[in-house]
Amino acid sequence: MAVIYRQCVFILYRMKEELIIKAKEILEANFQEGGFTIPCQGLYPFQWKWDSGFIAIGLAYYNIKNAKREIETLLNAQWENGFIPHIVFHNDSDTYFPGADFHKSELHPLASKEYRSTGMAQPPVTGFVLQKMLNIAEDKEDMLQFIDTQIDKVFENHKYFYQHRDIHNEGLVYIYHNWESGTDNSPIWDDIWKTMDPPKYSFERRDTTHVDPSQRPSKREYDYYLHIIEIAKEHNYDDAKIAELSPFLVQDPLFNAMLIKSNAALIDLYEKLGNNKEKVSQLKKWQEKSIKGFNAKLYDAELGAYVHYDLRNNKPIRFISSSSFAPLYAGIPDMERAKQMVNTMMEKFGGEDKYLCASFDPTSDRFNPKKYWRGPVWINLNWILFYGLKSYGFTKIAERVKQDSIELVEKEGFYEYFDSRKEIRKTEAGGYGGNNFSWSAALLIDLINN
Ligand code: 9WN
Repeated sequence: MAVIYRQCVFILYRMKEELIIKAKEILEANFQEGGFTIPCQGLYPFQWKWDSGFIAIGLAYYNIKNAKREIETLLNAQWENGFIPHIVFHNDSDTYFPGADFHKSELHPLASKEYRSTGMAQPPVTGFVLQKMLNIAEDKEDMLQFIDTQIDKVFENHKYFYQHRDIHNEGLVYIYHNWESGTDNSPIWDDIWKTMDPPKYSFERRDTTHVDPSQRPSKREYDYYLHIIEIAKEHNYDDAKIAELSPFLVQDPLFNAMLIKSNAALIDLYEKLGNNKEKVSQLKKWQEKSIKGFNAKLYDAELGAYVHYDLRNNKPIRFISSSSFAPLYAGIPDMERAKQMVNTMMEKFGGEDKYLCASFDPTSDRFNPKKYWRGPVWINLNWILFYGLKSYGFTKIAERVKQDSIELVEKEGFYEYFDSRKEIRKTEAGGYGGNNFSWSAALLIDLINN
C-alpha cells in the first residue's frame, strides 16, 4: 500500500514538474526583444496591462530579470496624467484589430510621446503584483530596491482613477468600455448594447482568423465596442467628456476589487520602504472610502453576490459572473457575506459535473460554455478566487479551484479559456481561444508552487 502511495505521489510530482517546464517554455517563446511578453502568438501580438502583471508573477519564480523588465516596460508607457493604457503597441503588427491607427492615443494631450497605445485602461493589478513579486523573490533587498523605482508610477495611476473616474465621489471608479473590464463580451453588457444603435462599421476582424468565430464576440458586438471608442476619440479621450457622453459607464466589482487589493499592497510596500507617510495616509483614505462604497452599493443580498452597477442608466446589473466573487481576494466582504457568496458560488457554479469556476452563471439562459467571457473558465479569475477563498478560510473550495485549474491545463493544454462542463470531454476537446497562452502558463507556475 505504502509503495503504491509513494508511486502515485511520484507520478503526480513528475506531472507537475512537466507542466512547469512547459509553462516556462511558453513564457520564453512569448517574451519579446522589447522587454515584454505577448499574451499569445498571432491573436495578441502586443503588451496588455493585466496580462503583464500576471505574467510577471510567473516569471518571478525563475527569471527575476525578465519579471522586472515586464513591469518596467509597461510602466514606461504611462501617460503624464498617471493613466496606464490597456495595450501598448510596441511594434507594428497587422495580425490584430483594432490596432494603434484605430485607437490613436496621440489625440490625448498627455498621452505618452514614446509609445502608441489604446486610450482605455484594464484592471489595476500592478500594485498587488509588485507585492507578490516581493513575496516570491529570494533576494528581498534587491526586489525592494526595484519596487522603489516603480511604485510611485502605480500610486499615480491610482490617483488618476480616484481623480477622474469617481464622478460621484463614492470611492468607486467607473470603466467606460467593456475592454477595460478584461471580461470583454460578458452577458453583463447585453442590456447596455440594447440602449445603443451604432452604425454597422466595415472593418477586417483579425481575431476570427486565429480562433473559431463561435468562440469569439460577434460582428455586431464589435460595432458596439468600436462605437464607444469613436465617441471617446471625438473628444480626444477627455475623461470628463467620456463620463458625460459614453453610453457605457459601469462600476465593475472586478475592476474595483483589483484597485482595492492594489491599494492595500501599496500601503504595505510603502510602509516597508519607509519615508512615505503622505502617500500611505492618502491610500488609507481612498481605501476606507472604497471598501465602504463597494459594500454599500455593489452587494445584492437577494442574489448573494456582488454585481455591476450601470452608472449611465442608473441601475444595478443583476447577474452573477466570476467577477462577482473577486471581492474575496481584496478582503471586501465580512465573514457573513463571504459565506453567502460561497453558497451562491457552490450552488450555481460548483456542481460535481462542472469545473470551477465558470465566468458566467451556468444556470442563466445567457450562459454559453464556449464563447469567451460568456461562460468558459479562465485561469486568471480562478487564481484570484483561489487566493480569495483561501484568505477567508474556505480551504477545501480554494483547493478545488486550484486542482480544477491544474487538471484543465493538464488535460487540454495551456489554452486561453476552458469549457466548465466535464462531460463534453467524452466527445470533444474543451480548451478554447488562443493556445500557449501566457497568463495560463504564468499563473499555473504560481498555483503549483502554492
Ligand atoms: C481586448 C489579452 C486580452 C485580455 C482580455 C481578453 C482579451 C482583447 C481582445 O485578450 O481581450 O483587450 O482583443 O479580445 O478578454 O482580458 O487581457 O490577453
